Amino acid sequence: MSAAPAEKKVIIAGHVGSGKTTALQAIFGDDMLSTDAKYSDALPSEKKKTTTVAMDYGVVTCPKTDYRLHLYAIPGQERFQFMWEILGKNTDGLVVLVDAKRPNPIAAIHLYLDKILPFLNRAVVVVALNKLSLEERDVLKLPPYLRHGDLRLRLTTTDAQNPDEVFALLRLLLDEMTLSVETKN
Ligand SMILES: Nc1nc2c(ncn2[C@@H]2O[C@H](COP(=O)(O)OP(=O)(O)OP(=O)(O)O)[C@@H](O)[C@H]2O)c(=O)[nH]1
Ligand SMILES: [Mg+2]
Repeated sequence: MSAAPAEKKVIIAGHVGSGKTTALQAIFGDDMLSTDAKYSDALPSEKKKTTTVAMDYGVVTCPKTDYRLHLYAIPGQERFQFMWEILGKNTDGLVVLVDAKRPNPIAAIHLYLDKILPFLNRAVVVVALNKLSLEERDVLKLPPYLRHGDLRLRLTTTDAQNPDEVFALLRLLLDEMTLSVETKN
């Protein structure tokens, strides 16, 4: 009899419009819990008419791994910060999605990490730049890790619209979790 897969809780975070709900929709389709609502303020873009007000949630066995992942995408809007606090508890891994087309994305990552990390003190972190074309990703020379204060966080690119890419990102996060356990031992 094979062993039950290990369970991990993963939070998908990032600014409004960075692609958190898109990433979960890419792997779950309509088969997930979603709490998107129409904006009460001005739309951030004509294409994006809704925003997450509580969470997106789904459970999946990550392909090519033995892990069953509980994936929670949190709201980007700071007015829903109370949900970051509720959902951040006992999180194993954090994926921070970044819209690479926003002005000065690296500075924006650091500001965002300062806000979110206090709610996720144990989590292993991967930061992923989203919304780049394949050509842009080819020429981008990203270092593999980003220094944030005392932390060294895995840095990569992704396409949140592509399920294979989202799973590859989750496998990278699982690899980092394994490395962090080995480093502690
Ligand atoms: N071109 C491009 N567009 C993307 C990509 N990923 C997401 N988008 C678009 O960017 C927008 C992101 O919207 P959401 O996924 O709802 O953003 P979110 O991060 O969940 O935002 P909040 O819930 O408001 O915090 C959508 O219009 C997507 O179609 C990408 O890789 N490339
Ligand atoms: Mg969302």
